Amino acid sequence: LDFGERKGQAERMLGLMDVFLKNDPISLQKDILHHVEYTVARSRFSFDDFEAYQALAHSVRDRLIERWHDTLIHFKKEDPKRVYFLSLEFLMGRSLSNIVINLGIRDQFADALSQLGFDFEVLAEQEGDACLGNGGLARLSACQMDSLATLDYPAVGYGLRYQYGLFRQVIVDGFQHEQPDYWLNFGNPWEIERVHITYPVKFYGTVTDEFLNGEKCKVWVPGEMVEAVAYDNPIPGYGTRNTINLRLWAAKPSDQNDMESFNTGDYVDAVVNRQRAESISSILYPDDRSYQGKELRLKQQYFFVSASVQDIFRRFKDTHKKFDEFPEKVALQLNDTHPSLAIAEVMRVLLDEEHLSWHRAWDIICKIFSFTTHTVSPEGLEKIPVDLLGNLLPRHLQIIYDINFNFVEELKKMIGLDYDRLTRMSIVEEGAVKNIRMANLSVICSHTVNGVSRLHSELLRTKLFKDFYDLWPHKFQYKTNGVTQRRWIVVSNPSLCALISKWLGTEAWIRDIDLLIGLRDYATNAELHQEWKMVKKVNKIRLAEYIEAMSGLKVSLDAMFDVQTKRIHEYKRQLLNILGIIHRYDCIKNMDKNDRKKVVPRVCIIGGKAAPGYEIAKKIIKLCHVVAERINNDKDIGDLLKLVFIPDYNVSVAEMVIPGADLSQHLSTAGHEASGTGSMKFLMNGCLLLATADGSTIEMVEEIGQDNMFLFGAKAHEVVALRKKGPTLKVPLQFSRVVRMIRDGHFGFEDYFKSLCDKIEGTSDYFLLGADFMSYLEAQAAADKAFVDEERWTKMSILSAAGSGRFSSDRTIQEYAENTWDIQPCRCPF
Ligand code: B1N
Repeated sequence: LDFGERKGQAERMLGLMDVFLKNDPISLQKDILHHVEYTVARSRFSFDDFEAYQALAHSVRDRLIERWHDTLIHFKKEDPKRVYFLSLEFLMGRSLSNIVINLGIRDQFADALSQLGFDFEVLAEQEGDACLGNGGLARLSACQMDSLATLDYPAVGYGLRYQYGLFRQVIVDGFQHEQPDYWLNFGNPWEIERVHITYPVKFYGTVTDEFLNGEKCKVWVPGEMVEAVAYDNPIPGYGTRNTINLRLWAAKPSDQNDMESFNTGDYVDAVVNRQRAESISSILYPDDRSYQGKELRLKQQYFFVSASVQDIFRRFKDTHKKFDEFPEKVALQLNDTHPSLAIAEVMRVLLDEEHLSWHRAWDIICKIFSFTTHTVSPEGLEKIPVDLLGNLLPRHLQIIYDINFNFVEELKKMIGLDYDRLTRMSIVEEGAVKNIRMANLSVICSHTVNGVSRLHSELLRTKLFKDFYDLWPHKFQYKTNGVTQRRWIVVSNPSLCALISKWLGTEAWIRDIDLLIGLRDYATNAELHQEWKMVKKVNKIRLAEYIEAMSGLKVSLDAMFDVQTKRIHEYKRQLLNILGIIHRYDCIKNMDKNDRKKVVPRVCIIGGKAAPGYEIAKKIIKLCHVVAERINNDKDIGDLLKLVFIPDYNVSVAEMVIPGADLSQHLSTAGHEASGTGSMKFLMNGCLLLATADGSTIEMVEEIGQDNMFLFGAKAHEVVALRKKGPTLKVPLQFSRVVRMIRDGHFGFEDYFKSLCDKIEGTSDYFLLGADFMSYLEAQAAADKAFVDEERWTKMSILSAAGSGRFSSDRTIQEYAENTWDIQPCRCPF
């Protein structure tokens, strides 16, 4: 290290401190007690589990910070090209277990704690979830950060530090209610507040033309200024010292703001006004697919983009003078269109603040941005009303218009005056409300456009972005999503983790997931079968206990645990699942005693949140509850069928539910799920999949074989034709019968469910529940048949886990690094 003039001082300081904190049991215990007394400020002779958790977390944090510092210094010294991962959502869940496992000090801490009379697992349960995201997209960002750190890539994540995470779902009489998640209430040991890393973010105002050194330039005089403060969240890699940074921005009032209102004398009003600035980072929007053109959402987007871009420029300018080197040092990844204002912002900084020519600035833009879309349908694409954007960010609107003008002029040269196509490809959408199409902006300005599965990418090329694909085929790639095995096996399923390591004879698969395939060699090994079943049983017991504690319902461990957990959406077809359950119930009711003996017992588990304004989704939740009420209390049925709704599904609930599942359902109408990542977590945990050929499941079939999955339903290319058939489409009697049961009030609330039934009958069955129903029932019957053959089921389960390697986010990130970002690992020496 080069300490320059402070060399003497630095040497003295190093002499005073241990180079690294020690991890022997005594040192750890001393550390924990120290934090109890001095950080948590409780007596070391009297503290409870939560206080012990806090002290433990701080001891872990100290060790995390050492590595984080070392990594940041190493990156600074090496100055590699970095990727900046911009995402409005990160769904981190709990951190403690993940961190100690990645740091390789879990067992040491567990030992130290047990000597103090505490159980590590119990303390880990004290931690609340960080739910700064809605669902798949947000959890994907979290998994990808874990992989970026593990694979030693020089990466920085940027996002928003919401004060309120995703709402808590509370069920009252079977209805969903939303409660605020004020998650920072008990403090957050995993973040480091950087009070000195702040940037001003400007809004509103006007743009004027001025002359600077004889050259005309634009000057934006803002109407409001807010301060962005950095909160750093170190993300440790596994099996490496590298610990990268996730920097989340919080809004604070700016001192430069409205000095005038203070001068006018109304001091109290002025302070209250100032405080409003904080609302920008206060709440996460809970609708994960509808765009309502809300000003606050746009403000959030620009706020985090502006702060991140300033931070990136500051870092670049620390060591570089020439902007032509920018693309050699910077890759900007847009996680969906949510951060796509970054394009206009970088352009603005280069033009108005660094005074580059348009030509030079544009050249840089075209080299640094890559865009990943997670959307399938045109309605899912984000649009911003021009009036809204022009008012909030007047200079950015001008820049977007200029980009569009240049693009359309170029396009005319290439394709001629094909007005339909020009209209479709323009960034500006004309109409009653004029809109900016953020997806078009992102595609035009990015060097690479990624889809999140092969099918998704095909749909992008042939439908959503066909016009662009025809123009620039080379821009289009795909990276099938993946999830991190560190979180989804090692943390959440320790017994399976130990079993896999034992049979593979190594723990190396935790970093090198391809090794998992080695389990195939033992797919029929009787001893492994025994141990495999044992692990599943342990996890089922844990899940059954949770269900009982939560709902009072006792479930049989011999039953097949059949799980569908994900956000509630019509296209994900939880309704198909419920209709299938009603059908099963109806069948059992109509059986004689002998036939009932042949029924495979099931515990059907459904969980997920509905967006607060999504009426139909909320009705699906209520339907699930009334059907459960009926079935679970029917003496004829007993253990043959149970239905449970798990409330408030989030990352930590998933960590318990997924390992305990025998079967998991992924029922999206083909062509509607861009990828799906829940299925990957189930697969890794040796859970069998019952699924449509949609998103990433298509690729799973290739990895584990059709025989090891229960596939059903129309294929993506058949869906359009089926819809066209509309009223002539014959729906099976079984389907009409179960819908009739709901309509006739078999489960009560028939008036409330009428609109739900109307949505799936006749021409309005957009998601094709009727068309897929028979095929769904057949797949369910096949699952039953396989389940009774224990040996066959266990073999399928082993082969599922063995074939899940492709769905690790390590693979996804490696592909991004090589084919999209062009970055190299930068490993911190030990
Ligand atoms: O992104 C996941 C995919 O696996 C899912 O298939 C996909 O549905 C999901 C607006 C979204 N797409 N779009 C969103 C989230 C938040 C928001 O405000 C849209 N999420 C997905 C990961 O690729």
